[in-house]
Amino acid sequence: MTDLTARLGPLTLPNPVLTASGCAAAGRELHQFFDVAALGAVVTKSIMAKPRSGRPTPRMAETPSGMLNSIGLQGPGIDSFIANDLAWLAEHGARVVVSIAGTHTDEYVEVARKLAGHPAVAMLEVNISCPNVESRGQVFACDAIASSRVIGAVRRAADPAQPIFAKLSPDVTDITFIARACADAGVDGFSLINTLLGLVIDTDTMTPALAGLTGGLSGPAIRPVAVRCVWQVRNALPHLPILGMGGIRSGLDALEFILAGASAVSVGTAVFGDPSAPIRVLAELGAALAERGFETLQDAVGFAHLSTAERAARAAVRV
Ligand code: RRO
Repeated sequence: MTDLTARLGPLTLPNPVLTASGCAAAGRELHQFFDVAALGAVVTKSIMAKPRSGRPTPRMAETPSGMLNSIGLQGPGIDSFIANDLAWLAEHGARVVVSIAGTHTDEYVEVARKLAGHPAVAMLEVNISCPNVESRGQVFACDAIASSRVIGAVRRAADPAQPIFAKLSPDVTDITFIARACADAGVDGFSLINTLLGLVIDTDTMTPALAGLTGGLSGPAIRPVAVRCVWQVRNALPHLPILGMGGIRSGLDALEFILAGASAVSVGTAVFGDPSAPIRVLAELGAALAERGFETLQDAVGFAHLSTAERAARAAVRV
């Protein structure tokens, strides 16, 4: 049996499989299928200061090996989230990663401040990369200075006991440039990746399938892009931990992210077809690591970056 303890910088989790933000609300629906406390953590849908109804429908479209969403940050607002969703998760013993969002830096700060001191909050995922906003200027993660401003302000305002991870967009020329700006602003790690901006045209109506026109592409179609981003950020900033995500459906998919440098993974779009996917992926990942001779998950993190000599030195590992 491999020791599956996951280390995300200052945060230790009993295992490395989490939900992905936006795909499981605050975990209640998934709890019908498995105990949410059995996951490394539940990552909640991005929450803003005030309630928000999101974009008009239709908001989802199928694509080859994936889907497009255009939810537009629908949510109950931070006060209701704390009173209802966070309270429910705490009652059920789940560790919680709260994804926070804002239309400007002050809103991120307000949300982060309200979450300070809540014992169920294991970490904040600072979503600076939502593609479904009115203006691309609001996608902070497409601009290094804007990213740095938000991350620096959240780091100063948030509870020092709550690590903050920046969720980055793959829709940039060089993701390591944005990652470095976040690192300089005091981020504790990265969530990689958010969805890619896409567009589907319905050939019957001959108009865009989504009311919001563009949407975020997720699912297995984006997995190689996500693994590439994890690889690049791990290479650039090996001291900062990565939570990897993008099209994970199986333990071997998760293993790919771990070998590329992720310390833990989020399972997202897969839950729409198979609500038990996160817990199945956890079991499959454990078996895959044990089969390959890894005594600990830690030994596998970034393994694909090692030289042949370094791999051979890990005698316990069958290579
Ligand atoms: O709510 C959304 O439409 C949304 C968000 Br916040 C995000 O970060 N990524 C995405 O694909 N959709």
